[in-house]
Amino acid sequence: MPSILYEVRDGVGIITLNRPDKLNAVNREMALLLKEKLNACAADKQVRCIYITGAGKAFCAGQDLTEVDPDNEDTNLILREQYNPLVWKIRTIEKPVVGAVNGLAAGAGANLAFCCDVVIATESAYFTQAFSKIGLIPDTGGTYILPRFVGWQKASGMMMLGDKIGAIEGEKMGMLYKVFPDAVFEEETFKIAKQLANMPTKSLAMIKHALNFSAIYSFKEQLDVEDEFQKIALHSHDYKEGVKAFLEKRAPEFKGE
Ligand code: T3D
Repeated sequence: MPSILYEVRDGVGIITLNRPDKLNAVNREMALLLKEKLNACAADKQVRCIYITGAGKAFCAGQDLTEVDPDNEDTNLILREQYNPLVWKIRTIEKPVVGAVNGLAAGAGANLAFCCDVVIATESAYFTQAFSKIGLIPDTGGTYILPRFVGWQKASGMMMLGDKIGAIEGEKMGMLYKVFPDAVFEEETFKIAKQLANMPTKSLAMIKHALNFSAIYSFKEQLDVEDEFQKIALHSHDYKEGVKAFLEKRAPEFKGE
């Protein structure tokens, strides 16, 4: 079986991490395939939302520790070749990405989820910054993103202690957008992905970029970003359609253009 499954349904590119017996730990093959599928989603006009989930009981247990070689001088290669390009792609791809966390998410697996635009977890899922337990530091964007979600103190505690944080607590802390009961998780999460796929894709992409900039820019610079992006949005088909549909009291038909 391939370590990544991929299909397109209802405008959603569904990417499933597929090494369930290893809790979907990421080996090199999986990382490269994931990158390939994200590129396929970016290139396919039919795909207007990306949905990343895991097969079996886990979302992802992070780096496959059977593939690391602590004696290798250039161990950073894994970060440079695998995780950094992956999370950069997820943060910059011009389509919304749903992280559908169907079970535990550990190490780089947790931070991969946090890089998604909308992170939804099943009630029984948990998250752990497992890195410190094996003498590493959190990577895959975690030290940037997590303190912005939950505040410095919570992030610092989670990163140093490596505790397991359940999905319900995670939602309260601001780590997640929503949590659904296990029985309806897939159905409800996919509903949100389909909703995103039918929305004005261009404006969603610019919301994403504007949020990316907001972490580094001053308020004044951010006003300029909003001004620039709004100019583009104002000229889109979907804006015209959105206003027209509102005035005609009907549902809009967005094309993502
Ligand atoms: O060089 C670099 O740049 C390194 C980059 C690192 C990025 C990272 O992600 S570092 C963090 C790596 N991940 C971890 O440290 C988590 C390791 N896993 C665990 O601590 C536990 O598995 C969990 C707490 C996540 C779950 O525990 P449990 O009891 O539910 O499951 P288990 O029995 O430990 O695991 C089930 C199987 O999955 C087992 O295989 P087996 O014995 O049945 O054949 C286990 O070895 C395997 N597995 C789980 N995680 C990994 C893994 N195999 C390889 N790599 C893993 N990360």
